[in-house]
Amino acid sequence: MHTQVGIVGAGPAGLLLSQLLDLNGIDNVVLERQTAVYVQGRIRAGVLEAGTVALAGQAQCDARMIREGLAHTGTEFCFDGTRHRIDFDGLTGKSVLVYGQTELTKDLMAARAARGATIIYEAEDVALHDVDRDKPRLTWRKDGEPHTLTCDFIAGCDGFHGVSRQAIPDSVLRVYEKTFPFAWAGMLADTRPVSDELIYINHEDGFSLCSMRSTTRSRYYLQCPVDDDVANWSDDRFWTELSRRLPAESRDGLETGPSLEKSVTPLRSFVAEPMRHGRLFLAGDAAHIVPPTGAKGLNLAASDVHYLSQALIGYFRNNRVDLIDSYSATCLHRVWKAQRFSNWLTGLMHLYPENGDFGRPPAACGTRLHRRFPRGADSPRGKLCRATVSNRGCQRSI
Ligand code: RFL
Repeated sequence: MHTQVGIVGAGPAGLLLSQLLDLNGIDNVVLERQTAVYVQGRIRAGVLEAGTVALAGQAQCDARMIREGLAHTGTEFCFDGTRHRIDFDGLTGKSVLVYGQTELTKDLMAARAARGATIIYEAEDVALHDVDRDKPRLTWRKDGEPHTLTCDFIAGCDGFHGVSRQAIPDSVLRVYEKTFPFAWAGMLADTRPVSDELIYINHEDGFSLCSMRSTTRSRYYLQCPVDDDVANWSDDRFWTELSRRLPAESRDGLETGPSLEKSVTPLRSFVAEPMRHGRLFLAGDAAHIVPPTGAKGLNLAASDVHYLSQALIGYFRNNRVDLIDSYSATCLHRVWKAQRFSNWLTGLMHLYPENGDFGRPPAACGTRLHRRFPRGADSPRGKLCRATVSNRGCQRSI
């Protein structure tokens, strides 16, 4: 069996690439380790940037997101209990669309099915061969039977834990990684969101995020210890802790209810370079992970797919190799910008446990120290207390 592009992974990156290539007359086959139901059920991202929505339009699967997605023209950041709105639309002329990754995945699956796509679910032991030769191969087992597919190119869209990245030799691959000393406890619930827009909250006991998937479905996150267990988060504990971290005026509006899903996700930054080796391309989480604070992960995956689809269309239609050659550098330029932004926002909003009271938000820091060491008390911390109270930005400069 032969195909022009063999795609490993049927997450958003793999499905979107498959659809864009097919619409441009490029034959492709997708191999996915899980079942379609499992892939659809994963609760992950929910904020689509304008470029991602435009790409969904090119892929002819944006009708439902335009109808049902919530356009957000700004977002709120809360420090010391005070909310500050960032007006995306006013500042950049752009807005974002709140639309769950699960819904996007369903739309992509429906679009692929409508065009008679070949997507092989429950493909076991997928392996990549000869990626630096003219005819790379994919092998896998399905229902115990071995299969082989030769390809002109392979797209590794199989996420952080996939196999594609491993096909790049250690002598070529450079990996940059950072793990954060905290995780996010997440909860999805069919309750009215506490606010019309997302609220990012910097609180003395840790970050929290009020997000949503629709006007009736909320998605909330709480910063928690890196080794926390989801079993520690009963619904009651989650709602109580969330309510404590909310700005005072929002607490009364918090609608609670049974959770649909809960998870604990460690935060990580990761980049693998290069994103192309021979006839293998990496796209999406297979090549990079960002902490979710900046809502960039899915949008970066879509951006990779845009550049990769353009490179492959250029090659098959016009024998162009320039876009293939520049794919890795073009993607990485954007990836590193998103990494820096996501790291900066994560640092701004979270409490770093190893920083102790030095790292607490200014007001909280002042209040806490003041409580323990009244202002002017004869102790080094008393002096710190004075400094903290008189200079609300001082925890960075002390
Ligand atoms: P995916 O979605 O991980 O899909 C990869 C697919 O490859 C399959 N696969 C294999 N198939 C065949 N053979 C193998 N050996 C395979 N190994 C893996 C997997 O089963 C899967 O179907 O990667 P993709 O397509 O690159 O998409 C990236 C996005 O999913 C990801 O960036 C975001 O979800 C990240 N992310 C978030 N991003 C945001 O922009 N905003 C968010 O709020 C947000 N929340 C999240 C997230 C990621 C999370 N993860 C990874 C745990 C919340 C969570 C919990």
